[in-house]
Amino acid sequence: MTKNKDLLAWVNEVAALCAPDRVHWCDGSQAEYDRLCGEMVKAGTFIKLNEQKRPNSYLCRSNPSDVARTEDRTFICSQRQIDAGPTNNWRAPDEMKAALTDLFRGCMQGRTLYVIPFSMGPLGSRIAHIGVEITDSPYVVCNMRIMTRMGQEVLDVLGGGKFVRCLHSVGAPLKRGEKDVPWPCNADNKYIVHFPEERAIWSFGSGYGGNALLGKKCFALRIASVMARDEGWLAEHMLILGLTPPSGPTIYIAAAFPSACGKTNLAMMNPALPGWKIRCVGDDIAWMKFGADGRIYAINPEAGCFGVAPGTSMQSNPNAMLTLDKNCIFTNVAMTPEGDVWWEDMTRETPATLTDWQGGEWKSGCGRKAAHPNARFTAPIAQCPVVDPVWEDPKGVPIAAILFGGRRPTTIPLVCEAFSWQHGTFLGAIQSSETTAAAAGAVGLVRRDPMAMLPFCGYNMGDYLEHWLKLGRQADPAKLPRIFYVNWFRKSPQGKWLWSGYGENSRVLKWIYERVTGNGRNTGNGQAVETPIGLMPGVNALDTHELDISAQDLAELLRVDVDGWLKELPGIREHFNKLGDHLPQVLVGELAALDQRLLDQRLQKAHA
Ligand code: SAT
Ligand code: MN
Repeated sequence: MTKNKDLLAWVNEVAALCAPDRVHWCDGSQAEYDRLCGEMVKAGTFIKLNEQKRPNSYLCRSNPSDVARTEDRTFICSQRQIDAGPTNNWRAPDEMKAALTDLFRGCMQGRTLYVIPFSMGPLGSRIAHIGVEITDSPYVVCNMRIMTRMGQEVLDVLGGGKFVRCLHSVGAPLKRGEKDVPWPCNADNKYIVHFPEERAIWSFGSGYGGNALLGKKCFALRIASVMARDEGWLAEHMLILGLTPPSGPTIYIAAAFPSACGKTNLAMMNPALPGWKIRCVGDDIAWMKFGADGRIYAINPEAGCFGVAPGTSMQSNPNAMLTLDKNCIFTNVAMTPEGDVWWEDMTRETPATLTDWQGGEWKSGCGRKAAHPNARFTAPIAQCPVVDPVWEDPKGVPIAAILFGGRRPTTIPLVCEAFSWQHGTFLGAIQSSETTAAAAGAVGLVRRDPMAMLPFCGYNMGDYLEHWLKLGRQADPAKLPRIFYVNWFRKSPQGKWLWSGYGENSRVLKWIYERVTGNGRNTGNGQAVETPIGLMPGVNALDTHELDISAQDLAELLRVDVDGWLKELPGIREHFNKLGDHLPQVLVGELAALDQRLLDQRLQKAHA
């Protein structure tokens, strides 16, 4: 229990407003987890999977209206609209609170109010922060136990200290005697609301993923990005991996890709290059602070993976598959007749019959997907066979390189390195990707997603980019991570993948390793040539030993597509215009310089 006066008062206040039948303080124990899972099995929310095949694991099917983050229902309610900026939905905080207070009134009737104390980051790390989530969803409690450090020990560390208030309800009160549904939610009233100045989150109506597990996107990105702005650090949508060559020291890399663009696959990759090793520190979020030595240190604030299931297989990501062996929660995947899970591309052969993600009969070849495209697994990172031994080190790991990237079938080359931190910030600012099923809405449209933070930045995007520039100006340039832009997703005009990706991406990481650890810029290994868009691997600088690729495809992947880039520029200008007058002028200058370099190159080619 706790003596924290603010926490006790807040729980009482919320209980008075939401009128739950009971209040339960989560201790975070295995017994508590097992009891809640058992209750959810009885209620029809969870199906226990075959104990022989997947011990201590459960399948959950959400309401079909509640399957992904809802960006149009996500709000940043800063005092001033300009502080939410042009990329966020905004309402005046008082107005929003009044509307939400009406919704929250009595919303937990017939349910239990759970108090979940949680730490984002190893308990007691100077980079970590504590939150408390109040929820009426036992599904959220069990997922939070995997995704965060949760329970009594957090209250012990918190003492009388400050915490981020995270209030969540599925928004489905039960009348006396009314029978519950397996996945309660409120299809008509969904609100994912952040009050950045107060460091508070109010989420109503959805039980799914980032909408409901408030430690993740809401706290660790939207609220934390504001804390980071105010305190001089970075809260980023990045995986963290350790990269070790056959002989030589490990370096740590952080990489920002939008949701469902392969962060988990990269973070747990088995390198195709013999002797190279990758170790996973985190697969979604990085909190980074400057150390006393002037370098940037990162921790993974999470303790679990909430990963996209479809496409995950022993071929694409064996280490993720092995992480999923036991103690997991699967949401919206299909079920086999043996009581195990299945999703598209999980196995070479598709089972003849399945139960689909909505609980219906499914036959191979029926034309419907068996699992929802945004079906997810919740798994303890500690179970990952390649988890880095230092993944819980409270000091964090020193970051040597930062990668930006996304899904772009054309134009963007396999890899290029920024000329400087400022230029790297520019590359992050113009980052783009095709949309995926991770958010409600159309899939496959190219959108600009600066640093993969478009849906997750808790303040004005222009100010966010200025924050990046400012940290760079204040730091010793020699100690800053080098910045790279990668694209694993190039396709031929016929729609064939040009790059096989997955383990082969280690070839790109090797070049990055050599760039970062090499002495001279353009000598020996990790050789680079200057191009209009950045530094790119010189001839033979990329290790293609035993790589099955045609010379033509490789050349295409490493070519600066001057015309393609020139065609990108109007879209980038439009994107910059949308960011408004808080967009740093330095970045406008970078865009003009890029334009000029591309034009010069075209002219040179024309003369040649
Ligand atoms: O936000 S979620 O945690 O639901 C998943 C994602 O979009 O990365
Ligand atoms: Mn993510």
